[in-house]
Amino acid sequence: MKICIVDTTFARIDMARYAIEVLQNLMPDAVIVRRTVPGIKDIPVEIKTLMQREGCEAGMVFGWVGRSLVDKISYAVYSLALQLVQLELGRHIIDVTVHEDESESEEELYRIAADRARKHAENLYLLLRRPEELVRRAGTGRRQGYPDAGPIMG
Ligand code: RDL
Ligand code: RDL
Ligand code: RDL
Repeated sequence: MKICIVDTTFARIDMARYAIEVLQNLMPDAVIVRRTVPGIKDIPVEIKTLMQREGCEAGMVFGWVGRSLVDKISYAVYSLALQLVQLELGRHIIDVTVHEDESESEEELYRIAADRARKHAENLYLLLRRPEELVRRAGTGRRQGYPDAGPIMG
């Protein structure tokens, strides 16, 4: 099985590195193909053509969104395009995004980014190989980058 990964030089943390460690542990048989583009708006076409060319079963993308309104609008455009690529290919592309305004502290941003990348790598594994485990986790308030919110009991 092949998994395609695209990330950016805009990002301030090498998030893909953490995800690849987890993917290699959980799916030692998987072949990972990685490309890097300048920024998030360059990701959709790169992941689409890469997945088609390489025959990847799923994708994982890593984006970093700056603090300004222009950056937020860039993310909205990117996110919509990424949805369209997934619908066109009929394949999952896990979107790991960190918004720089999630924290004022660089240490905390690092922690959020590494945790989110690792947990979404596990999510990709579960989507591909153990969908029944995700059903078991339904409604449990899972979060990536933060502690789980947990379920609300009726
Ligand atoms: O195609 C070249 C650029 O337009 C593209 O790389 C953009 O994604 C770059 N970019 C912005 O222009 C912007 O205003 C990015 C952001 N904000 C951002 O927050 N994060 C990015 N790129 O990865
Ligand atoms: O592809 C992996 C994630 O990007 C994807 O699962 C998102 O739907 C996760 N997500 C967010 O990134 C977010 O900022 C969710 C929310 N907010 C949300 O409010 N509810 C969700 N997911 O179910
Ligand atoms: O309520 C606090 C956070 O859950 C909320 O701010 C989320 O929107 C944070 N978040 C992102 O901003 C994002 O781009 C999350 C994800 N991606 C994500 O993939 N998983 C999350 N939060 O749990």
